[in-house]
Amino acid sequence: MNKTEIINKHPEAFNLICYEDQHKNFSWETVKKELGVGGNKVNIAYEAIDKHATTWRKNKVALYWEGSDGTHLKYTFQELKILSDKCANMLQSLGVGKGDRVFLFLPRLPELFINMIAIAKLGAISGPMFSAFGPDAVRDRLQNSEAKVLITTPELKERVDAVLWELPKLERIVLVSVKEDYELEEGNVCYKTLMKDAPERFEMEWMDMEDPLYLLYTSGTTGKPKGITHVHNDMISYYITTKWSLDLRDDDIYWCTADPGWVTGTVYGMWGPWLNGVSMYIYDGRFDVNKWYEAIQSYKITVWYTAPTALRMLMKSGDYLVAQYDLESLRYICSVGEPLNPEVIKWGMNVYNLPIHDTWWQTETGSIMIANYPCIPIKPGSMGKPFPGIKAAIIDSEGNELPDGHHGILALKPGWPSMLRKVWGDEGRFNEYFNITGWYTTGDTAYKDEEGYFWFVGRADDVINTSGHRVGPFEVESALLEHRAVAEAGVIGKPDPERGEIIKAFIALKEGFKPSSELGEEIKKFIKHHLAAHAYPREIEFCENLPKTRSGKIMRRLLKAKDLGLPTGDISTLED
Ligand code: 6R9
Repeated sequence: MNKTEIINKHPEAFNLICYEDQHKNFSWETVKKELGVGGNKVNIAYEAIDKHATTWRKNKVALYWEGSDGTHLKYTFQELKILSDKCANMLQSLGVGKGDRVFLFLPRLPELFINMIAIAKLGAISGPMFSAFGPDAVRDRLQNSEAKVLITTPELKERVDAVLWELPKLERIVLVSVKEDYELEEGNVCYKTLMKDAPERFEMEWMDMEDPLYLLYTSGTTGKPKGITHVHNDMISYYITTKWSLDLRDDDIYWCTADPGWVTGTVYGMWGPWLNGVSMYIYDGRFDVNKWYEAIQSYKITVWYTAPTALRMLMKSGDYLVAQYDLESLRYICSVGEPLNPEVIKWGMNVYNLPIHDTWWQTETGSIMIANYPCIPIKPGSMGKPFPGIKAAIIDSEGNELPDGHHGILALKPGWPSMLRKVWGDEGRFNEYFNITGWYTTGDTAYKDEEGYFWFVGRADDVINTSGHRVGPFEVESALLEHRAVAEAGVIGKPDPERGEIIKAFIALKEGFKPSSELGEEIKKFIKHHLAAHAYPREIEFCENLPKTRSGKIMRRLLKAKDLGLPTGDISTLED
């Protein structure tokens, strides 16, 4: 049989044998047609949910949900359609309309997903946030976006009560709780009560492709987190990258372990699989080796998208554990967020009998840009090859493409459907991505080999990647300065075998404070509570003062070089 005959007989094999074909005949227009969004007006919620409720997928399970207390729930596409219609009516009755920002500070409850769909149906803009955030992180996001409504739980609300007075634009708080009979403060409403009375029929808002869909805040080297803005048009990229890079098919049970507070959880833990009509599983609990394997075993997970830190933790827990579970259902494993170590791939081959497919992308790119496809041989340690329609290159600071093997800036040719549309309220920071004429610059450095595979080298800036979380040193430094004992702080990422990097803080204390391990612990706790549980410095070093440039900038590069025992390089700007 030749290629065409095989594909005619086994359409699912297309993805396995056809990297070249995928590229040769690729156009975003064709993808648009395949998805069926020919006309002008669209809504991602229709394509991902309502559309399936009109087909044979109506009674197919869209979401299998498991809570940390052992509760199991499931929702069909039809049920999600009805619930999100009701929810949209409910939010509309609270005054939410097209373009309004509605932020979500929730665990991975089914209500998180239902609300996100409903917000899209209203033409409003959602802002999912990690439930590990502290009050400062929540305040910064709601302030910058001028959010009108916050959806949270009574428990999480308590954590942010202290900053609510700083949010004059916030009109309503919707509380999601199993209980109904708790006391509500002024401006707060109960999700459960309102949903009971909400009408079932909702006429969704038809949107322009370029209308905003969600905001995700992400870190840069300086300043507060940036509100990366994505639009409905993103769905073109979500649909096809999920299908081809994650190799999702109709009979899959798919598990993306990421939280929607991280772009991976929004794009591939919700929209991408549902645009493809695929059943997905969500576990709303903390990482736990046994629990994770149990989930794969009992839900017969076939495709699994996770992160290197989790894989390294599974690897550390010992192979004998893997042997206690039946993981035969697994067919395809992918990873994202940090460099995937070759030894993890080797280990995966051993224990799961499957390769782990690395994928590279960013909050800003909106979807997978470089991947180890089903149809290309994996080179352990490489991120893979660019997705069809994506032109990736290694360039110098003038925008010239560098020859194979040369380290340089990883850049992309702008214009793919899911590229960020703006940085909310900050045109200047949006333009920084396009400083080199003709390119979108990623902030990563990399090289390309002669076979077209891309290899990650590092970040070109000071952004820290700890367990796959992007943390800006400036955010942590700012939070540290709010502690009563801290005079100055410099924060770096320190290499760590398990977490990729850990956050290390160098701290100069105010007059009257003395370094001690108790004070160190107090400061760690302070950051955990104020900023986020994943963004606290695991290591603190007290020092007399910090190296600064003459213009007063803390020289993190120097702190890092000293910490790692590396040469300090050019220190001409160091203040003496
Ligand atoms: C999806 C996501 C983006 C940054 C990116 C890079 C790092 C992501 C990677 C990777 C090495 C991979 N990163 N995938 N590094 N290999 N496969 O992670 O988005 O949180 O915005 O982070 O993460 O440094 O620039 P985001």
